[in-house]
Amino acid sequence: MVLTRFDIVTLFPEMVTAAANYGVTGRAIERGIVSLSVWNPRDYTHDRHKTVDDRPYGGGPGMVMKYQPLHDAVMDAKQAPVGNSKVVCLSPQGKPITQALLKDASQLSQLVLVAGRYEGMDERFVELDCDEEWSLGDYVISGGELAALIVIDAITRLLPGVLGDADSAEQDSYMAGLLDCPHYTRPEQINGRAVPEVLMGGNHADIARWRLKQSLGRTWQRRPDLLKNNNLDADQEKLLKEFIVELN
Ligand code: 9WO
Repeated sequence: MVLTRFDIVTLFPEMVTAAANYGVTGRAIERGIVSLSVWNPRDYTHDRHKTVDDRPYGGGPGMVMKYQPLHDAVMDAKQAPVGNSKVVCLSPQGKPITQALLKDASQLSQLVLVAGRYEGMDERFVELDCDEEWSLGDYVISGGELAALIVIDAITRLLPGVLGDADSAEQDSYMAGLLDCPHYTRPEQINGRAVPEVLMGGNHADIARWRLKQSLGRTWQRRPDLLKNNNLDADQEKLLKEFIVELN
């Protein structure tokens, strides 16, 4: 099975649909490779004021998202199940999102993403209604919508037929745990900075080796943590040594 259906539970549905309709995700939706449905907890309230939040037990600033509207929205999103589905809420308390986690998720048939606002959601919703909690990283943003959009974008790119073959192959090789190499386009000179000589010639083997060397070197300089769990082969070791020597 491969992911075909995203559902987002959010108080700002138009924020999510507007952003998702651009670029790679927009095209995938248009072509029917994936569908995106939004569910607003406010539509599941029963009081005159459409109350989705309430004061926190124990006091303190801000408001907490109530259980019932979130629960009812998720129930609706999960209706007519299409194979294996997962409910994931986005929060800084979650498991860090990695390419490997997203690749696993791309094998589901439905992913229900819950975006929080205010000070967060009633913890019993997280415990009872969510299968997992995912985090972008150790920083605070104002709500889960942008995180949900990142998850949708990153997973959609992994689905068959979304990117061209060339793009997918390139993505595979680079996501093998290295940073990308530098890119250049015209003009040839900017403020005395020339495009690297090797890129100006037509030797594709040399160009591929130069790019791999730059990827290795930049990963070593900027993200040495990535090289710790990436066993370089003899050729890659040699390229990285050359890169380091050439730094002087
Ligand atoms: C606030 C805070 C203050 C001190 C210490 C830890 C703290 N965590 C938070 C917090 O999680 N605030 C949330 C912000 C409340 C609900 C709305 N917010 C939010 C952030 N929704 N989703 C995210 C998020 C952040 C990173 N990755 C995924 C989702």
